[in-house]
Amino acid sequence: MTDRIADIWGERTPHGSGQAWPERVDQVLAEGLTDGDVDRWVQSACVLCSNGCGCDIAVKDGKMVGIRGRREDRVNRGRLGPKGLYGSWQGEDHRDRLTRPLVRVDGELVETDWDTAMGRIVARSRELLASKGPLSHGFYTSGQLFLEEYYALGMLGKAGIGTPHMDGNTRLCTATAAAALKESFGADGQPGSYADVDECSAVFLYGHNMAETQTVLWSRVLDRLDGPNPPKLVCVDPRDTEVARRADVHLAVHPGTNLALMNGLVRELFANGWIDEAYIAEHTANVDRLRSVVEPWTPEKVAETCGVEAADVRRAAEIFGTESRVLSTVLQGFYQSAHATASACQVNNLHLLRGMLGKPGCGLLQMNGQPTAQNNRECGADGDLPGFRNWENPQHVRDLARLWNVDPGIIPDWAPPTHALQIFRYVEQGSIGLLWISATNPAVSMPQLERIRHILGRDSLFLVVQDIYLTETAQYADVVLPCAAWGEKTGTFTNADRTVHLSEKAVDPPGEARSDLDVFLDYARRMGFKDKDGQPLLDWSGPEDGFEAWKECSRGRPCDYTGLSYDKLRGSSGIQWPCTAEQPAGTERLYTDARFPTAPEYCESFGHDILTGATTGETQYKATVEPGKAWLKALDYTPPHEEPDAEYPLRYTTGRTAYHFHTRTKTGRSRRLNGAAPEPWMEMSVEDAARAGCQEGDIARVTSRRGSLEVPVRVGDIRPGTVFAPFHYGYWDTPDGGRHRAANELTVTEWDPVSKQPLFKNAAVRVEKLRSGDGPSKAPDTTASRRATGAQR
Ligand SMILES: Nc1nc2c(c(=O)[nH]1)N[C@H]1C(S)=C(S)[C@@H](COP(=O)(O)OP(=O)(O)OC[C@H]3O[C@@H](n4cnc5c(=O)[nH]c(N)nc54)[C@H](O)[C@@H]3O)O[C@H]1N2
Ligand SMILES: Nc1nc2c(c(=O)[nH]1)N[C@H]1C(S)=C(S)[C@@H](COP(=O)(O)OP(=O)(O)OC[C@H]3O[C@@H](n4cnc5c(=O)[nH]c(N)nc54)[C@H](O)[C@@H]3O)O[C@H]1N2
Ligand code: SF4
Ligand SMILES: [Mo]
Repeated sequence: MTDRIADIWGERTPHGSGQAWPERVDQVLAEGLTDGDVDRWVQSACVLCSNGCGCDIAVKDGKMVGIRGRREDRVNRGRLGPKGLYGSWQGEDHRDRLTRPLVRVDGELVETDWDTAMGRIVARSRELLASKGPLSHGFYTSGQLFLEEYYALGMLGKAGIGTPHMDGNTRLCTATAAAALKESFGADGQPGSYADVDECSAVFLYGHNMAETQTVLWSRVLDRLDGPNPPKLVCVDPRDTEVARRADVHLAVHPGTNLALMNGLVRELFANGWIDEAYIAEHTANVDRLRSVVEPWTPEKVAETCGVEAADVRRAAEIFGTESRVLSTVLQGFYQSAHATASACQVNNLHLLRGMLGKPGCGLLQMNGQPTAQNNRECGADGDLPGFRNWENPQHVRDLARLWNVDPGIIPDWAPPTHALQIFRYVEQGSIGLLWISATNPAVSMPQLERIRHILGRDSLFLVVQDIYLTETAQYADVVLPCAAWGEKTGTFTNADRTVHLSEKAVDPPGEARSDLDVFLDYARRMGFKDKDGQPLLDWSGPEDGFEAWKECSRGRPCDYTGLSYDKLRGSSGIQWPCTAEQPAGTERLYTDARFPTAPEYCESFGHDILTGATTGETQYKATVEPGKAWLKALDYTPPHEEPDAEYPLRYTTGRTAYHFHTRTKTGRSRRLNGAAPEPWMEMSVEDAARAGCQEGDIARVTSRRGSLEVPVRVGDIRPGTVFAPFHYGYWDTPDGGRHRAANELTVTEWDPVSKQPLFKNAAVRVEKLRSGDGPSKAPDTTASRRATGAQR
């Protein structure tokens, strides 16, 4: 019997360097059922993180009754983690699904039919287009829909309405991954492969708590660590995560100081000659500038700025500099922290300086978080142009217009695509009158929630929310559209190592719920969006048509899907793009030939000044680029804007626990997952807790310049001076509305200048004890949040 609550990573199946990762199949079925009771198994992949584990859904009497990992899948070889096993398929716990559209009548949301709901949206849309034009429309979507759905949304926004105001919550998630890849290599796309875990001699995790956020990938790392010739492990994280506990070197930096550390690591490579001069000369540009920017960052200076030991900086650099095959993974501790793009680019630089790209074990994963974030970036519902096209390149815009058979003039390329926080700002100012939110819950996940609530509640806003539950955000809607969830619709998606999976419909959606694709196609039809010949802009009859259309859009671009089809994906073990007629089995690693997509006519971006975020522009780019070479981007470190002071003496950072996914709409409804982490908490070190007079389980108030929350204290192994809160808990189960308790009450409205990703991981706070608790907090003891050794109670 699989139990991934107590035993998150499961039994070890150790493997040595270069050996294939052994299989281990994880499965759960609804209580009382056995394999013989299952009518059929339907192929899919898990949508509860970017790992994208292949799975089969068990179906009995038209209901999902369980799940099992796919033994043959290249990603997980049969394994599933806690969320995949208990949070994905909808059991008895998910009874409150939205089943009918809702519209607001006299202030209340009341049930209605689809015609009425869509009719209201279309009427408002038409009225706004006639009176104010396309800039009156904003779309805020997700990293959790399917590829076909993003492509439909991207097309209707860009070629139907013609608004630049479209983004995804991918902006909060992996905008920096995309930005760093574009800045260094010219286009998005992860160079590495998960197989690099099996081949590497060292692993570096930068701000990535993989043990809790890609639990199955961490099992793969654990199997190497416990096998023959294990890789060295380096962890950059202010908390004592499971990753940190297994690390050879743990750099517990102060939140917000990543760039200082990275500049120091790069400097050590230069200083010790741990660089590949030939590779640098042939395949990179800008090395002299990089060398001079990092020059002041001696290990001693890094130690002082980051609050770590100089000797540890040296040891980490030596591992990177001398091991033969290093795998790096980067995630939110970098992307949502200060100098996000610049810090992530320094990881790219480490790999470039050693020529460690495109070779087995030398993986670079600017990780994704959400299961389908990659597809949104590819399909352009997120502020990119579809197919990794460059919005500053008129030829790319004309290509799209030709593909869609529309006038290029309608595609909004006259301004940078509007990023998510700017879209909300336009709503606040009143210039956006219709905001359409799909598959994201900004009333919990955006920074500075007091402000977000105010924006969502504006009278002048017509708000459409498309979800599977009546979320905190949906409570503000004028129209709520009930959607089909995973397992109730068919589509494809792509994980963090470019592996494409097909997820087939296993059961019917509840009530009148429809797939997001059907909703977007219906809106396009009702709006009468047409191409140049008067034919419908989107005439797809279903997801497979969408996939075929997308293949054409991707042709010749870095994310080329033309060698894939639904039939080929059926029964497959997952296939990595680019997949073409020449590369029919897909592509394990990018840049094996060290040729980068930086040529001006091909690149996805002309790049930015990474200090200010100003775009480089076509003219300057053409004048300086050396086509085919990667850029070594460099930026000096300056302290983050909101640093601790006398009034707010602690650094506040936020993140995740293994048992919940985001705002908990799925995991909070799973009895087992919710039982493992039922309530919010806040982690403090033994020293800081003592200073605040707090013991384990006491109720404290955490206050920033933007708000406060009252939560139980977990005295844990976090670096002194820093407090951490999980961001999962909204106010869904406290309908009195009076006691907001989300981590984002405290976070700041500020973003990285290049990627525009918000800084969820840097703020200054103070903590006061309110009252004694009646026992320990309910924070998990199986993860980074476990009680400190030696903590009271
Ligand atoms: N269980 C679970 N898994 C998930 C998700 C989930 O909600 N729950 N969500 C998925 C998604 S969308 C994403 S984006 C990923 C995110 O996956 P991760 O990035 O691994 O998760 P986080 O907990 O947000 O942040 C990682 C670590 O950053 C550290 N950190 C905070 N501030 C700093 C800093 O300034 N510098 C450094 N170096 N580290 C810092 C935190 O202590 C934390 O341990 O997880 C995915 N997987
Ligand atoms: N403080 C702080 N804030 C953060 C972060 C952090 O680390 N700290 N991390 C940020 C990151 S990385 C992310 S990714 C965001 C996540 O933030 P959100 O996107 O707001 O989180 P979710 O709870 O995943 O919201 C997804 C919504 O889509 C719905 N849904 C699920 N499947 C479907 C579907 O098929 N169709 C439709 N229509 N709806 C569906 C769910 O019910 C849910 O309401 O949060 C960000 N906010
Ligand atoms: S690691 Fe991610 S994709 Fe795999 S089972 Fe867990 S949540 Fe799902
Ligand atoms: Mo994310």
